[in-house]
Amino acid sequence: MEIMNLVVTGTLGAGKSTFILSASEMQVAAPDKHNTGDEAFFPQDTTASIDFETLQFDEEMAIHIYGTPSQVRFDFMWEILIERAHAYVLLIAAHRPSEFHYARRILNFMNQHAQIPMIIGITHNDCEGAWRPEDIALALGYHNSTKQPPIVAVNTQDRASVAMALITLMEQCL
Ligand SMILES: Nc1nc2c(ncn2[C@@H]2O[C@H](COP(=O)(O)OP(=O)(O)OP(=O)(O)O)[C@@H](O)[C@H]2O)c(=O)[nH]1
Ligand SMILES: [Mg+2]
Repeated sequence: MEIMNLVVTGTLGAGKSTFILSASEMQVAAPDKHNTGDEAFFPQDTTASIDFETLQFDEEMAIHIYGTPSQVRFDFMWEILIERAHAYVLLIAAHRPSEFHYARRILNFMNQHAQIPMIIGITHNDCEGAWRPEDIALALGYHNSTKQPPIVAVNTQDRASVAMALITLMEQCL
């Protein structure tokens, strides 16, 4: 069986858990289980407070989606997740510019640990005070649009929107 490991990371309250839940709801062949941990990643007695869902497409192909722990400090858990990841999504809440600095720190951390396909998903676009994606790109230090990863607006509460984001990520992997 081919397993693709995806990591969903991002700023506080950006919608990481909601994204992973929405993704799990769109699978074609339901494996009928909700996981909270993965023995392939963690010893069974470890209490790992991460989001985890499996998307089983058929007997040959599954996607495992992991959310990074909600803490500002980067620790071994982040390293384990990112070193095994095949691709990742960085979610940023558009209405919380005070968190953009943290998003930059995540980007730096990720770049140091893995050169893998990624996209940036801008959430909470419907909220008051939301920055436009192009302005967020500038705030993240992307001054040249040809050198930036795909930056897509995503409503994590909307399955179709999450599916579109995942397709964009898959395109980066090809
Ligand atoms: N309006 C709006 N609300 C959203 C959007 N995405 C997520 N939310 C809501 O934002 C809140 C936080 O979402 P979570 O999925 O818990 O975010 P998280 O990144 O897992 O949060 P932490 O784990 O605490 O960092 C929830 O109430 C979601 O329903 C969005 O695009 N627009
Ligand atoms: Mg969460």
